[in-house]
Amino acid sequence: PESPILCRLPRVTIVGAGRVGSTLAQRIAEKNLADVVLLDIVEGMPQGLALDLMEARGIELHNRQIVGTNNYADTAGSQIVVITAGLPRKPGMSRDDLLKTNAKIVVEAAKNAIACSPHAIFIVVTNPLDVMTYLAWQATGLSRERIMGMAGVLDSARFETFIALELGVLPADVKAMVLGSHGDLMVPLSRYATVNGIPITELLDAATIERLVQRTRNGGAEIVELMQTGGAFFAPASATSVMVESILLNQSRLLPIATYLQGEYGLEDVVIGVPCRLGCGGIENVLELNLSDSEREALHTSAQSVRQNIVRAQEILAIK
Ligand code: TXD
Repeated sequence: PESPILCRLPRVTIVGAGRVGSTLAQRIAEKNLADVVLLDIVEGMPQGLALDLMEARGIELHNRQIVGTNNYADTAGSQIVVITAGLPRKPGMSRDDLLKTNAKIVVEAAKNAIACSPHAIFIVVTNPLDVMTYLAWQATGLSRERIMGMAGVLDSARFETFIALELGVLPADVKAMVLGSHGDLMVPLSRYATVNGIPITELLDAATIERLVQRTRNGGAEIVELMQTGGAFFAPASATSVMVESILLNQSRLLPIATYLQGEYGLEDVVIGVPCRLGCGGIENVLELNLSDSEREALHTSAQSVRQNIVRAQEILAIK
């Protein structure tokens, strides 16, 4: 008899078919990773985007299905659900200013999506990232292995970009990790950044490294200020697709991921970015790096601000 497994292609649902969501759909389909369901509250918009992406398939030489919908029933049986629904920043806004609107949107999206795909792994993208991931974790009741936030891969890519530009080397040769919350208090680990294994501290002076760290911290705002009409989406979509790929292909990549901590780094009951191994079951383990006193303090300060915003968000959600 025909094996049912052969007919079951992986399916990724993206809730929020805005700029990050639609660009991510394109990346996933064109990398041939999975079929994609794009869901949005705006009627017709995800359907139009899906049709547009489908019409590019012959040119891009892939055969993945892209479906647009306003109905969660169409997302059933997804292996991965990515939540990008919510408002992006406007110039002058911090990510935390988005808390009020986005908390309700993310909790609702997470509940609706888990009801249709009870076995899915969730990746939250909506800002303020660490708080939204915590709320989605709570709303779904999922184990921490199966629900996480994307920010560190993007922040690290930004740091790597600025190092590569400064040194005039290929960005792919630069490896760096940015930990902590996705905000002004993020923790770029300069000590661990290398160019093909050579520490950047051997290649750049302290003042230059500090300048690149500051530009990384301000990376999102720099783009919002330039664009005026929203935030970055190409690199965020690329960064999210790396996580989707590591799960679907069981790559066990070691990536900075916003995860629920249970005592690691001396932190508990908070979501924050730390190095994690990511495979087909979700987060395989959290790596505890040796941090210097100042790095550890920066991570704790960052966690403290996330905690305060979690409390604020819970108050907002209780009001209804
Ligand atoms: O590193 C990171 N984590 C981030 C996060 C990098 C870039 C963007 N980051 C955040 O992602 C950003 O601050 C926003 O909170 C989200 C989405 O950013 P995007 O730039 O894609 O915003 P858009 O283009 O406005 O898209 C949001 C879509 C839009 O189409 C809305 O109609 C939809 O979300 N939306 C909803 N969809 C489903 N259900 C509900 N309730 C809903 N509400 C809005």
